[in-house]
Amino acid sequence: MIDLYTWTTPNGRKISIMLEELGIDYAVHPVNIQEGEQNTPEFLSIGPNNKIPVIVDQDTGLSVMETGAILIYLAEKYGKFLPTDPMARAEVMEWLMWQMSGLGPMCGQAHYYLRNNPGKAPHTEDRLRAEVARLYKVLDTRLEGREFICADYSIADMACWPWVSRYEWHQVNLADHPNVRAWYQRLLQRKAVQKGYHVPKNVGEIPSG
Ligand SMILES: N[C@@H](CCC(=O)N[C@@H](CS)C(=O)NCC(=O)O)C(=O)O
Repeated sequence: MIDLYTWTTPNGRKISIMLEELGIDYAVHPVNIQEGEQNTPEFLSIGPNNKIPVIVDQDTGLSVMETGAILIYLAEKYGKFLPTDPMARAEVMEWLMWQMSGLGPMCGQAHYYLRNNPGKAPHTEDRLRAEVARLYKVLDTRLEGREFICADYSIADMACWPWVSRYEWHQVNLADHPNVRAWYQRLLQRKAVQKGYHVPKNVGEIPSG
């Protein structure tokens, strides 16, 4: 059994989508980051970086923070969504790391400036808008003629999709990125993606793309 400590954010949803895709039993523990619950001593004992999500594997007692590490841990434990062939695996890792170091942080910063603090730092807003547009172009080019980011559906897709679901927050029009839009809508059809999106609670309709 896996314990998932999470909230209704893109990083949290990466892991609830993965757990739903694995079809395993897991227990959800909401950590309301708007109320500062990520700063309690109880949470810090498993997530010392003050950020959700974190998992605890009851089978081993191991706690894991950082979504890239969590996705790899679960993929390896259950033998799914991360190929073992070195070349195919390198490709999934490449796009997972691209999400962890690029798409996630840049979109997160874009939300902070463009959506939550508009007009306070125009130069930063311009920089983030341009960088997010560049990253979407990279993803759009990658998805040309592909169903998924890599050969098969993988943890790279699960890492990117919840961030793209916030396209309105980072002021991206998916019509400008037709391959990303088609991929986004394709994954949106998956029951596990829909269920995982609504963990730890239903926040209403999922953006349709
Ligand atoms: N690199 C981390 C980022 C996690 C992260 O930024 N979590 C956000 C929610 S999406 C959070 O917990 N924020 C609370 C805070 O910053 O106080 C990961 O991939 O797990």
